[in-house]
Amino acid sequence: MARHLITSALPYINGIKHLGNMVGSMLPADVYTRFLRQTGREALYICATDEHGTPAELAAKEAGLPVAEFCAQQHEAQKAVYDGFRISFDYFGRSSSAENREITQHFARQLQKNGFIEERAIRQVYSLTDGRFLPDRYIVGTCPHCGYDKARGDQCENCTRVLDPTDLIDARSAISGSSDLEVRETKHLFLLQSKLQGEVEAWIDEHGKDWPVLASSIARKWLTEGLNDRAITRDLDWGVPVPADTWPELAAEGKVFYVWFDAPIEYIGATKEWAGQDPENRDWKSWWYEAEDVRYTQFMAKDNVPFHTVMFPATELGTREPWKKVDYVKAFNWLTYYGGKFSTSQKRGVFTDTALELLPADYWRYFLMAAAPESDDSSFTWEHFAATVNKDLADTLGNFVNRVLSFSRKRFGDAVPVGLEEGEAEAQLGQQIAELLLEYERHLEDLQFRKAAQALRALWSAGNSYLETKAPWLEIKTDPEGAALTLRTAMNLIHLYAVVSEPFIPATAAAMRSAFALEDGTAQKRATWVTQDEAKSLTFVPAGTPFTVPPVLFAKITDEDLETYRERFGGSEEA
Ligand code: B3M
Ligand code: ZN
Repeated sequence: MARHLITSALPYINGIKHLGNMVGSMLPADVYTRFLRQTGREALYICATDEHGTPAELAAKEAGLPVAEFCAQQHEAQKAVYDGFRISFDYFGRSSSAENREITQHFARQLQKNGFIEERAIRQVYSLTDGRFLPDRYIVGTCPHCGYDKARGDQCENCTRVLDPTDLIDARSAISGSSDLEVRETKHLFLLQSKLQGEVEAWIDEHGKDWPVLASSIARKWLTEGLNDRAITRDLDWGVPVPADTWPELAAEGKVFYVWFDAPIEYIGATKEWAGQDPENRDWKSWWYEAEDVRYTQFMAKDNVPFHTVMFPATELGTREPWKKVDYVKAFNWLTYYGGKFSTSQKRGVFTDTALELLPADYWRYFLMAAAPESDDSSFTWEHFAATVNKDLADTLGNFVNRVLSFSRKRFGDAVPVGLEEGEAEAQLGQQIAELLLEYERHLEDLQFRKAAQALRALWSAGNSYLETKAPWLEIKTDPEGAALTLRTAMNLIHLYAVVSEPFIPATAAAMRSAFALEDGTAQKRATWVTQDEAKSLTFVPAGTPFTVPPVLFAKITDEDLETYRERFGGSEEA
């Protein structure tokens, strides 16, 4: 059986991310990984902060801190938020680690040895006002392809085309806004991607067949335009240094690798960081090198796709070493805020740390996955968020759980009641639950998160329908043994929900699981998945099992709450 390697795009270090960032990377990766683990598959989920490059340097400067200190602080701050969201990384590393430095330098030496790196003197934009060379992304101007007027020198985020700063029309410094720019000569290393074009194409032909269209179409578009040789070094203080054993002159000048060169390599670096925590029992290399038994799935938003489907595979191929390449690229569109952009500067939208101050992680996790921008962009609105929370989480799931457990305790005490044997209604319910479960599993297996959330909601709804039909609050008057059967069956559903809802709402799932004092202590352990037989019979919580009634699982979002949120976060159509 394959081992699963999962990575989500490395969040950049320069600040806490907004919800739009979470929905296209870490959250779906976490849902998928939890599902794999629960269904007994070996899975390793690796992520890290992406710490190099100019934005980190500039943010540190703004914060008045040395860049290393700034990154250490920000790494901890981001990690705390992801812990709050219950993202269950096996390891959350740092691209500034010694491990990444070593592997990045190794990659560069290999590429050099194989003739895929060349030193070239280039003319680079120097800003007289800022007193420095300007990295590509700190030059802005109008995109020559689509006319977007805030295109960056490395990529137009509107049409996703990769650019060279000199392509820009009306170029200016993004730092000072100055157009007092001049071109100076400096030496840099170039990755000869043009030499690898054919190989990358062949690799995508073979491996990109089952990728979602969003990922494969972006990759194809990039290849059709032709792979250009790209500078992979920069004049910066902060980054992986060019190794002096191979390039003494450039090393002496203090050149470092371009952030997009070392960032994907950090997937490997972070795996080595992980292994270093427990060297007796962990082996990083078997996940990455000659790792034929590993199935590797990457999660990212669409703007990251070219780097992962073309540039990083080209880098890996060029080493002429058997590094693991991605098997499946799960790419996402944008989550917008009322149809517009989430914007830090304009204080529009919700940041992940603030989200957790407002409501527990499970509210966000469920909503974001149910509204995931999979086939198209999707829009966050407070109205949609409140409606989803209130209907699906509070009414359909939360109310079911509390109603069943409170009512049973009132009538039958603190243990699962005995009552009648299962009858026709229970057999039908079991059949329905088993089918819905199969559908839910299939969507998770296919990484279709919206559909999976729908199927999960259908599972919750099936319990409600059963309860409404049997109406134990009426049954109790004429047929208490029948009412006991209904409640016992409903409690089995609660336990089933606790297990299978875990990928989406892990904290609530744990609260639900610990309602039942099952003898084998499954409440404490990570729950193993429900089998088809268990789903059909709905008898895995035996009569007599003691239970407690958990506090209300989900509070409703009131109209007043909504008003407050809209005011605070600027929620309305973009002006
Ligand atoms: N840090 C995403 C970004 O900053 C970037 C992803 C790296 S994944 C190797 O836009
Ligand atoms: Zn463009």
